[in-house]
Amino acid sequence: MFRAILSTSGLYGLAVVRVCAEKEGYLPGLALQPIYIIDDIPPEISIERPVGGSYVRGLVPISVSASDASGIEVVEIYVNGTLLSADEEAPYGLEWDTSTWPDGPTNITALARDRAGNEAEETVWVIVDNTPPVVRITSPENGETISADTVEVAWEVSDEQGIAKVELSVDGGPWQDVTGTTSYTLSGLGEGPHEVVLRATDLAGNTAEASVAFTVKPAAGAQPSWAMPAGGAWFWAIVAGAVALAAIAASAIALRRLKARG
Ligand SMILES: [Ca+2]
Ligand SMILES: [Ca+2]
Repeated sequence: MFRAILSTSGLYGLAVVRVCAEKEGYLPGLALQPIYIIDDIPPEISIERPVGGSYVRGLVPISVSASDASGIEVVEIYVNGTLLSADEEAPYGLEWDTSTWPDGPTNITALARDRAGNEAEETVWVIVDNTPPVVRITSPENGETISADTVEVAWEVSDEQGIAKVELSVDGGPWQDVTGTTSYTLSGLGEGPHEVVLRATDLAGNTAEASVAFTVKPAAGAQPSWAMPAGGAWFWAIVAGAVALAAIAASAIALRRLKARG
């Protein structure tokens, strides 16, 4: 009968030592035979991705690292308490489709169990957001005609989980960062139609756009009548001049005929 009390936690190997009695023709010897392993140390576990506190949307890889001296039996991954995967071999993880989960704070728990039944777990919180921001341009009105050389564009942008960026583009030009403001004054717009597009991006990367089209037309009397900046106007001025010259020539011919008859 053999008894031993192990007072220190750790990984132990237990072996039976069989002593062969000295007999005639036999040498004394030892035979080692491991029987079982005592393991009361839980596994090491860490959620590598996603990072706690991050904003996630769409498909999100969850990856877990786990190790144990006596071996990992299983790694289970839960989202808000619902089991999503159970891997017996590395890599431990899955592609998590967040679009089927409600927006908002969500916990991911990974649990590892070693071959002796010891368990360890880790939890991270992330914010699920699959809903784009709400973007509305409040001024100018779509289709409006504006008789000023400066135009103020104003907007409202909101998102349940938070806005990361707001950008504005004029007539297809580059995006300008207007984050943190609710209006922008455009100046130097030429006469004619224009379009402004506003784009908002939330903290998870969802985007939404709103646009407004308007026309800049200087007020009557703002420019002298002879000033014709539009290229087409010069054509009609030349036509009008030619018509006037033709009329004068026709009058001269008619006058000469009258004189000839007289
Ligand atoms: Ca262990
Ligand atoms: Ca959102």
